[in-house]
Order: sequence, then C-alpha cells, then structure tokens
Amino acid sequence: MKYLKISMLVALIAVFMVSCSKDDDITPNNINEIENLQLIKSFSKDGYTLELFNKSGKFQVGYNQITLRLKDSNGKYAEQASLEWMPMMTMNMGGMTHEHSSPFSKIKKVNGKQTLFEGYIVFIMASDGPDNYWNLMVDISVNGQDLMIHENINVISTETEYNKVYTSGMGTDDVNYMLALIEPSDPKIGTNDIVVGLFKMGENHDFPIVDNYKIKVDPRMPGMGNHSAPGNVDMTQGNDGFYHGKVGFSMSGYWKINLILEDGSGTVIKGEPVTETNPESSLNFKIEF
Ligand SMILES: [Cu+2]
Repeated sequence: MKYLKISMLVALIAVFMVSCSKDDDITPNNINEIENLQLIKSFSKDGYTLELFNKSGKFQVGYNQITLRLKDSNGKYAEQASLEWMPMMTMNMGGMTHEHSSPFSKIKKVNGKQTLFEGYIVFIMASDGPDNYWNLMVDISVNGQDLMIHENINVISTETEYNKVYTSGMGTDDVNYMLALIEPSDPKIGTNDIVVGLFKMGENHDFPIVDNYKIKVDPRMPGMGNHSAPGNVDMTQGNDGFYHGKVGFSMSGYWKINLILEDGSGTVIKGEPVTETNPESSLNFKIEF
C-alpha cells in the first residue's frame, strides 16, 4: 500500500511537471472525439482495441470513409500510431478459391483531432455467405509494439432499382474501371457538388486512382420522359485525387446519373450519350431523394 502511494505520488509529480512545461500535453487523451459517428466494428489484440466508425455503422459496397481509434488497456486513446490496412476478399466458386483486394487509401491522423485516424475503402463486392467473405488486415505500430489484426468483416450492398453508388465496367482499352459515388451524400433540388473516386484494376492486382481523365455528367429522370436538368459540370480530377463536378436535380425523385468516361486525350473509354433511342449510358449511378 505504501509502495502504491509513493508510485502514485511520483506519477502525480511527473504529470505536474509535464503540465507546467508543456501546455498542449495536459489534456487527457481519453477524450471522446467521435461525433455523429457509429461504431462499425472493434477488434481486440494484445491489450489494444481498434475501433472503426462511419456515419452508417456499416461497411457497404462503394465508398466508405472510415474513422479509426486505438484504445490501450488503460482505456486511453493513442495519439501516435502508424496504421496500415488491406481489405481482402476470398471467393470460393466451384472448388476454386480466388482472392482479391479493393481500392483503399493510406490511414492518416485526422487534422485537428488528438485520437482519430482516417482513411477510405471502396468495397467492390458485398459479402455473400460463408464462401465469399471479406477479411480486413490492419498492421499497427504503437509505443514500440507491433499488432497484426486479421478479422472477417461484413460488407452489405445498398443497391436497389433506385439506388446505385458504385459501378464498374470494362473500358474500350480492356482495363476494368471502378467508380464510387462520394458526393452528393445529401442531394438537394438545384445544383449539387458531385465527387467520384475513379480506380482501375492494376497490373499487380492493386487498384490505383486513375489520373487526368474526364467524367461527363448527364442526370435524367427515367420516370418522367427521361428529362434532364440544368447546372451540370463535367468532372475533372482534383488535388485529392477524386473527380469533382456539378450535377443538377430540378426536382426530387429518382434520378439516373449517366456518365461517360474519357481518357486524357478525349477518347471515350466507357459509356454512351443519352439520345432519343438510347435512354441510358452503360455507366451510371442512381439516386432517389
Ligand atoms: Cu469478390
């Protein structure tokens, strides 16, 4: 008991000295910086708990912005850690096993937050029973300790007749392209920012971002004579690597956002113009609001 008291005293003095010398270190790091986010999954390994959050609390096909937090055995959240991840899908078809990954970003510290890290994963397929499943691997280095997490995760599809936020297709150049709708996440009547992640199947089974392409935007209302709306601006690549433009919705309801993918020289890679005889592009997203 006496020993404990002395050790506590030493700890208190140490905290006092640190707090006197460095003002920005006095905030305890068991603060809660998760706001408006839901826990998707937590993984425990070697005394640490890794928590993954997003707005829906679910992994879904398409773009997933993910916030991460790492808790130690004392309930404190790590402020410094290096995290790397890789999603891997195992598919068993007719006795053959095939593995593939998905487009994903690096994980980095969230600007202005003490305990949060962030990154994104674009899941290109949903989990489908015990034979077709996703595994998330996360390698963590924290306080000189290395943790390796390999855990199965569930990925759902939100696609319906009126909702599609992920699409893919083979280009005229025989490359497989993947497009994930990032914005508008909260569509409104009028002109909306549209943001899309454009990836391709790389030669090393990786999924790099495609640079310097153009994505043409043509929103239509299939339920109302396939009319369009003003305010569209074709998407070009921004500094974040994603493609940014504008999409107009002149009323609420179901919209099909028809797309044409062009390479840097203006050659059409995938998609067709909407005409009197062609109601849709083979490359499209769907939104209903
Ligand atoms: Cu798959």
